[in-house]
Amino acid sequence: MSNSELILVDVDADGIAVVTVNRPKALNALNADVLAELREAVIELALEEDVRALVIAGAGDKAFIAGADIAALSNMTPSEAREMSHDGQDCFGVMEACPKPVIAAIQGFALGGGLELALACHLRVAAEGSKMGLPEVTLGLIPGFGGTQRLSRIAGPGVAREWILSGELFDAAEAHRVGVVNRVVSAEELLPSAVALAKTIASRGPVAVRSALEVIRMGLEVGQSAGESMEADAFGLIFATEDMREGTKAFLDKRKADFQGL
Ligand code: CO8
Repeated sequence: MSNSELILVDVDADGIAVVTVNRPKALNALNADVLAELREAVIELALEEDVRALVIAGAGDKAFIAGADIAALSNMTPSEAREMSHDGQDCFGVMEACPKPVIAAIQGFALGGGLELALACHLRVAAEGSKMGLPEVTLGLIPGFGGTQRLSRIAGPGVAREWILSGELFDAAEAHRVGVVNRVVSAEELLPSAVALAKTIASRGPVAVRSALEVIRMGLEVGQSAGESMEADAFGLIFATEDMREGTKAFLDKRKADFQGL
């Protein structure tokens, strides 16, 4: 497993990979190198057989990620900005399409591109007191890493318009209230909680988890009937797995299922 300076990867004995964006002096701001290395790391971890889930964190206690690198943005031409927007969208698309659960562990600031990255994760756990928002309009910009699309889908267009148009920052409690984050915990409990959630999901049938992730993601791109049709196909396919036989048999035998991911 490659381990760069900008992206640190630590896989524990249970196969939970903690992926840390490591630019604490710039509050982990995203530049082209960070995006490229993050994309690479997620692809490698998705292929790594022993890895069951990913937790994405920011280095230091001040910020998860304070956004795209404003210094880099300030001098871009329109075509460079468009290209970087595509690079970020591509990186976050890889995260969202990861067949293993990806959980953001948010502490401190998760702003602009940093929140957009968290929105591309499957689940978000935030520390009390963390601050989130899409302040791009305060810089004369709009979100460019998928935030205009994902925030609407996750929290609804009303919340997306409020957050994107006002550029205001919101605390973890408000983010939880409107559905932007799934769980809020104390700062000390942040990483343990995110890892525990990853372990809970990792203990479930791996093929079923992968299938559910895919059907939910694809379903968001099509209408209800097409989504339900995909669901029925995936549901039928699951009956070809050993895990499905094991899971149902274990229930009937009143024992814990021993899933093999097959
Ligand atoms: N980019 C680059 N450097 C940053 C960023 C950033 N987004 N955020 C913080 N830093 C740097 C600061 O410049 C500072 O560096 P130095 O010590 O060298 O001066 C260091 O990190 C510490 O930051 P502060 O001194 O500002 O710390 P404060 O505690 O005073 O403030 C804040 C913390 C409130 C988080 C403040 O740093 C801030 O407002 N940061 C910018 C937040 C922001 O506007 N983010 C959105 C950026 S735009 C974006 O994300 C667009 C995404 C889509 C891009 C599409 C592709 C083109």
